[in-house]
Amino acid sequence: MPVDFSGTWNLVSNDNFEGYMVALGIDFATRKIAKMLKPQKVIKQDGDSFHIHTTSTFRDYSLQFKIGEEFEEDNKGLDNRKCKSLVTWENDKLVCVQSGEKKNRGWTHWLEGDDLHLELRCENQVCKQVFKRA
Ligand code: VLP
Repeated sequence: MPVDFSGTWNLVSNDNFEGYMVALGIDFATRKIAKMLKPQKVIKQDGDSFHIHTTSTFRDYSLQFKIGEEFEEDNKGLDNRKCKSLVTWENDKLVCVQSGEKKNRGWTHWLEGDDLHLELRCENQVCKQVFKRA
């Protein structure tokens, strides 16, 4: 049985989001707002098809993909840089590589107990987020 990330998840911790945003070139005013947010993720998983909605009082971001199928990602409302993204399984972890202008860009999702974990990477910065079921 594959892991099922489906559900509604609320952010409970957000380590080094600031460093990650600086690496992405997010301006000071936007970072000030963004770091106060407690985003919610709604994940719909159907086999190897995913829909991840990240919502907040400031901005929302929606992502749809299939495992192993590279797609163009626009990062609209985030840093707005286009990249080629590819999500694969590494054991029970969902690993995304975002190839483009920024080196070492990507993220990893996994479940630990009943928590959802997310590591966001850009250049030499790593942000670690933990979510609990709503
Ligand atoms: C931009 C960087 C904050 C900060 C300004 C806007 C959307 C994995 C993946 C699926 C993400 C979330 C990336 C957050 C980058 C913020 C607006 C915050 C709410 O999630 O779940 O896309 O990459």
